Amino acid sequence: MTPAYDRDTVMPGIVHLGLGAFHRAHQAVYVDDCIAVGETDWGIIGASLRSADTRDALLPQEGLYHVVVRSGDQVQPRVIGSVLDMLVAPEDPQALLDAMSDSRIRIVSLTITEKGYCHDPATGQLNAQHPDIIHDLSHPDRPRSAPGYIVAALRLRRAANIPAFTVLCCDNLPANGHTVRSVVEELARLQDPSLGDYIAENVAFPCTMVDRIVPSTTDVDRAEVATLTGVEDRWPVMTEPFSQWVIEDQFCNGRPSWDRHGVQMVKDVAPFELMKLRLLNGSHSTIAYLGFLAGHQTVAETVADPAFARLIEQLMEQEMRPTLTMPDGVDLDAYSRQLMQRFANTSLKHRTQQIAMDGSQKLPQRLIAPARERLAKGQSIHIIATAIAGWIRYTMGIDEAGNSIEIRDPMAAQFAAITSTAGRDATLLTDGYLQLSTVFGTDLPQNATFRSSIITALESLLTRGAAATVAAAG
Ligand code: CS2
Repeated sequence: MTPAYDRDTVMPGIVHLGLGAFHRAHQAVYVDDCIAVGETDWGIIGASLRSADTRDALLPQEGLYHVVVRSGDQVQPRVIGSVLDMLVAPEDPQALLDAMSDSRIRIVSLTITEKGYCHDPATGQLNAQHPDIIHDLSHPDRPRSAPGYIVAALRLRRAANIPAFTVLCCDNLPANGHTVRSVVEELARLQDPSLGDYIAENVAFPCTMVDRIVPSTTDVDRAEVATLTGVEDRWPVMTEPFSQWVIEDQFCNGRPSWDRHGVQMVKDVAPFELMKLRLLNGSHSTIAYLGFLAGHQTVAETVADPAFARLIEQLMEQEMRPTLTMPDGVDLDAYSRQLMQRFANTSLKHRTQQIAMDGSQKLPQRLIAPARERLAKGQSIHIIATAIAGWIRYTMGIDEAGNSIEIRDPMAAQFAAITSTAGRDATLLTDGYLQLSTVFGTDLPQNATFRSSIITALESLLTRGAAATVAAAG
């Protein structure tokens, strides 16, 4: 495996927290493009905050790996060389802090999934009761959480008089830069109010919208890459041709010339973020829960079912698009049509169960916020309510054939407790779930239309099943 440049000339400029498949098929590719044309001071040190898997797989191949773009019969492998080094935070927290406080590092970027921010998804505020935050407050120099690492590294940089880095959040959170700023500042203030002030004055947290569909790599993919390239790559990443990155151009310590490689630098990311969260991710979650319940393994398989395709088109057109106001030149109609094509990409095996995980962290921005806005205007939420009911039905942990479903969600124990008392009673279940204020806030449980829409949809899912409910809903 050889990238398009001499890696010996490349210096680190970015520490990335969360070295998963998404980062490797997205930001690392844009950085690779910059390095290839001579911007050699932006190499990436990738860190995993939990597992050693990625480091263990990629270290023997010096951090090199393939990104394989798949669509129809087309398969295009490319070697990426921008990840220079890999760290595993729990093994050696100091090594990560040393990297983050190195003056050559000017950006700390993150893809740690929604739950990594230790915040309350309904309010966006730091959850000071989160076990990792409790830990980080008592061990500020040996943190566990991503916000804890950022605060500790900024404290070290302030003490050593090294300019602050930009914190670049690349997760699907609403107003992601603002959310991370508030979480990081709040944690810093709990430790040392002056550090909070320093962060407020010196650190940039641009908002971003990131988009590329990257299913988890399987052993079948590994075998295919070996046949295709003649190289044993322990962890290639498979993705689609489409890639989009929109960033607010506010960096406190420089940035690569990403704008020369297709990244859109804008003043205000908010409309793009909402467009993507509601049209792409909102549809994805709808497909994940209802599709899985109807027996579909992948996104492409789900939208190949005409009733599902109709439901998703209607969700976008009737319930999501009217909530969006876009700058001139953005054609939501074309964007939605393109999304349907991306979902239909059969050469990507994007599993409904992969998207279904962590719904408690995803639903607030994908489905619940648009529902709240529509209800305030007296508009119908029929399809969104069906999707939310799909999430409740899925997280009950039993599929339509009576087999158990492994629920991967930080709130899984709470779902199990609700289901064990509510049984299969749609009203009791809805009322139980509506008490989850980090998901629904405190307003929606009081909203009679919201409550009754969920009860009706859930009743249908429980009695008729997902396929019939979707056929009737679209
Ligand atoms: C998906 C996203 O797993 C999920 O929740 O909706 O990972 C989605 O594929 C990406 O946001 C696409 O950019």
